Amino acid sequence: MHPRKLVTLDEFTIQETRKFPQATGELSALLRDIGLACKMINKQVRKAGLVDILGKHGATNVQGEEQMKLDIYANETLISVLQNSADCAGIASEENDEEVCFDEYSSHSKYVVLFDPLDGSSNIDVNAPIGTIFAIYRRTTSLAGHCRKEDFLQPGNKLMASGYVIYGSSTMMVYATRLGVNGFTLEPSIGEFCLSHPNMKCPDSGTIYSLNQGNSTRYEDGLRAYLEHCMENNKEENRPYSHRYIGSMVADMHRTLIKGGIFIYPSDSKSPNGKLRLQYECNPMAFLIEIAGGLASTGTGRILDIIPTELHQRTPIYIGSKNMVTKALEFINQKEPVA
Ligand code: AHM
Ligand code: MG
Repeated sequence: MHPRKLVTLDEFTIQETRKFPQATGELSALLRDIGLACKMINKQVRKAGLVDILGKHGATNVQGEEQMKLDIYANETLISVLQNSADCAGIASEENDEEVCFDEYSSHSKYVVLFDPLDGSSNIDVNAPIGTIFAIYRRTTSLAGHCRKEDFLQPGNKLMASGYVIYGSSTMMVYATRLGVNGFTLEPSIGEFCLSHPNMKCPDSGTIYSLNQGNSTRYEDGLRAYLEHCMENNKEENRPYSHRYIGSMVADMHRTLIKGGIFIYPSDSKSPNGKLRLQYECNPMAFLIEIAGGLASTGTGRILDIIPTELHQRTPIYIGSKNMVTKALEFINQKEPVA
């Protein structure tokens, strides 16, 4: 075979499937479908600044097409691509109140997909990175019928795959299976995601902490003490750490995965369960970061072990480099000051 450097997402997922003789290739196909939907979303995201020229939400453009808000477009695109896929029995989205179980020929397939179609969408106006987050579970209900709510209420430790697409200075898909975490950069000239970050690992330690520090008067004492620790001078331990917070979980997590660090969206006196959604944001990121060697906790337990009771439930999250998350948990779970 003629040697070449580029390995596309499709080629990579097929190679991975070949490692398991019993694999049917359905998960690979599903990842490729998600990649396709995200390429369509990417195309619209790249035009975001032109919305005043091309028409606003609800307006009709010169081709007679109705313009949609990007998050609505992203949601509808993912749903329609997955509905036309032979490998997805149904979806749940942060944008929909209830799960959607497909009626058509894919209704008997064994996977369901949960997603946040466009996370961090408040960043669109300022041209900062945004992303799509996804989670893939194998159904627990009989394949003879349609999928049901319980297929979507599985703990993160049952995930088959999860990942995100970041629409940043370049567009990348990063996904995890139990085999590892791999990153693919969209090569615009051929319109394909190509393997650019094989076997990604989250460094055990880092020098960046990331949370909305503007809310700190509402945080518990232990977390405030941890923030003091991050800001303290300690040359041997590379402190003070740098504070970075984009306010787009995908972007903050992408940096955390590559450079190490800790990302926190905690509970506070106003929001006892934090802000971020377990099924669409926290579980997929927790699965990916754990496969990459990091940790993800609610503050009191592993994110991936939470048994969900409702589709849109929220959870506090401490996630990232394992040494930093462990240290943060020592602070928040101890009444006495930590050395
Ligand atoms: P969204 O799903 O409505 O976009 O909200 C989720 C976003 C995350 O991307 C980000 O980490 C967080 O909200 C930022 O929230 P805050 O502005 O409260 O710091
Ligand atoms: Mg979101």
